[in-house]
Amino acid sequence: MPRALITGITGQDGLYLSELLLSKGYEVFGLIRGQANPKFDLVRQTVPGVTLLTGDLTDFSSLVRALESAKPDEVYNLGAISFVAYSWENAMVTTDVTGKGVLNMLEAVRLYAGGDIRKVRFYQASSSEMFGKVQEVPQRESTLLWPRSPYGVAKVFGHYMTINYRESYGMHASSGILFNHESPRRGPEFVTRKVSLAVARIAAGLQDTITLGNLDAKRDWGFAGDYVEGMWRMLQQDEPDDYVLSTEQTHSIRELLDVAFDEVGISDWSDKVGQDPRFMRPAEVELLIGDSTKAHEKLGWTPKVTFDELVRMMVRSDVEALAATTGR
Ligand code: G4F
Repeated sequence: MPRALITGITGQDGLYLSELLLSKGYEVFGLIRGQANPKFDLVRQTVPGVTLLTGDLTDFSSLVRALESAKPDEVYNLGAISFVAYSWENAMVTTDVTGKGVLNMLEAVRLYAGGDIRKVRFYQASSSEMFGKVQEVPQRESTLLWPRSPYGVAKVFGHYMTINYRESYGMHASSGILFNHESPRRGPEFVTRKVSLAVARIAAGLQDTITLGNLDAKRDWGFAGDYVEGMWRMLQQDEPDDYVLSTEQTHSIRELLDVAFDEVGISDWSDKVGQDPRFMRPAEVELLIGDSTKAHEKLGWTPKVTFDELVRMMVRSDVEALAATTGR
């Protein structure tokens, strides 16, 4: 039975990846942070087959202990402070967790593997935020990185450190450059879920409007459940490498609003959406669209859920959850 250790187990990707690996017969361990973390129960209920280990990406010794307990064949490093807007206000802790945390995990894996460096395969969750002020359209593995936020800079550090461990020590370390991926499990601070939750409440008559930031930014949005399949495929390759996972389509926040409101029968949302500078970023990533040719050709990976299906799935899920709790 193969064994996997996942950091960032409480996030949407950690949960979908756990389900995928459990369905493939893996023994799955998840690293969870902090004392009495309120997300313990969420993970236990959603993926009861996962064994939880406590640890923190900023605490090297806790990572070594987790590796010694889990004895993994594969490590998926999904843990990060992942909310871009937060990273300007908390640049140092973002750097410690999202950047240096990757180095801690790589080094812990290197020491744990000892003389058998290929004993453990390593996946790093890199991000399309690394492309930032994009230098090429669409963005691919070879596109020059130009991050626009402390989060993006920290992800670039983790990305290059992963490549460096591969090249320096021969580690089976792969980096997945994932474009935005969403689901009904997405945190409410991200724009897709913020919209789906608000649209459900507006349709139920529980609120009148939603306040957002920049409506013109464009993102390449896919379904998180499709993307975890790509992560797993990367670690099944004989040789480690870097791969872009994306849908190769881009849509603005306005288009997101079009589909989300349409799902509840509202065709004109102009009086329901406000804008506030509070939600604007000091430096915006204006356009992301990925080229996943390499992942199609080498991994045989293609996303299944379209943008339209994704947004409708998220709105429907929030409408149903609201109806179950409020009866509206
Ligand atoms: O949903 P977002 O906060 O996601 P963002 O910044 O693109 O980052 C996400 O995807 C990355 C992959 O490229 C991940 F690495 C990262 O961890 C995270 O998962 O914002 C999307 C866009 C931005 O352009 C933002 O300015 O939506 C715009 N936006 C407009 N109004 C808003 C809002 N974003 C948020 N969160 N809230 C708003 O009110």
